[in-house]
Amino acid sequence: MENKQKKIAVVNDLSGCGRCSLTVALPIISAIGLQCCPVPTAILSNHTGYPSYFMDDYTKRMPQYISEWKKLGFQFDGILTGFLGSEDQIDIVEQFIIDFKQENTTVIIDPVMGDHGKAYATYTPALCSRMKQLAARADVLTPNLTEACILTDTPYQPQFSRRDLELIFAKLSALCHGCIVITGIHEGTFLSNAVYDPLSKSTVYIRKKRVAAERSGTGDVFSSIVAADVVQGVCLADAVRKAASFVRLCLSESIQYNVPKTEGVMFEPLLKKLSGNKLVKKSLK
Ligand code: PXL
Repeated sequence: MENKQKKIAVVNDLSGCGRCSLTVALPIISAIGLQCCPVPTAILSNHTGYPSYFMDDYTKRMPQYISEWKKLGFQFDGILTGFLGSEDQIDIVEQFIIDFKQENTTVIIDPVMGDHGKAYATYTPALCSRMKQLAARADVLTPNLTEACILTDTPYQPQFSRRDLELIFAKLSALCHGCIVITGIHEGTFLSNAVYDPLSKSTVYIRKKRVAAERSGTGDVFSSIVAADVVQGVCLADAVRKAASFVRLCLSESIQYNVPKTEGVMFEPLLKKLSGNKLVKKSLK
């Protein structure tokens, strides 16, 4: 029987503790039924939201790692990028996309840079500025509100009106011609994700009642589900609905079990809710 299982290359860091990036993408994409192939950008003892961390930047080793993949002729249905460890990685990841993107490969760029109005500890202004270059390569770009502000040089506010958000989308669509999803938009007691379609130039807002203050790693849970579903052929708005519902469920579970905020969301007992995807099963046949 021919192997039709879809494969996603995930360019992201490996953080030992704190549930983010690859420790989230690997189980989530696998649970949905796709193969997840990591390209590590850095190895960290734990994510940068803890009072201290050890980080080993992988920039120098990435070209050799990737050239083996090229030599062996590996191919991917999706490429998902996340946390980058250095400015030079922008060029490496761009070249990776040029080398591995085929006609049917979907490129999902999560421009990981910060949250709650602030850039993460390792994200210099120069690295943030170069992220705009990478954003141009996305078929689907998934910034949170902070990252959308950084990419468009918009001063951050915790709440924006929909009219202001449309201006941000207009600026983002000048950087990236793909679909754009802005996550984590506060609208009163709701949390919205807005999906912009460049073809119809229209935006769909997906609102859910906010359950709790955000936690680290939720963006990685979200982008992993969106990437896996879109690569599998689910329409983007439905993928975003599913990702938002799952993140919300994980947040409730984490609160119920008093998981410390730095440890991200307790998604493991809920993974089974992601498997059994009919579309994946059908496509394997
Ligand atoms: O979840 C985003 C993320 C990814 N990788 C590392 C991080 C963070 C957020 O803090 O520190 C290393």
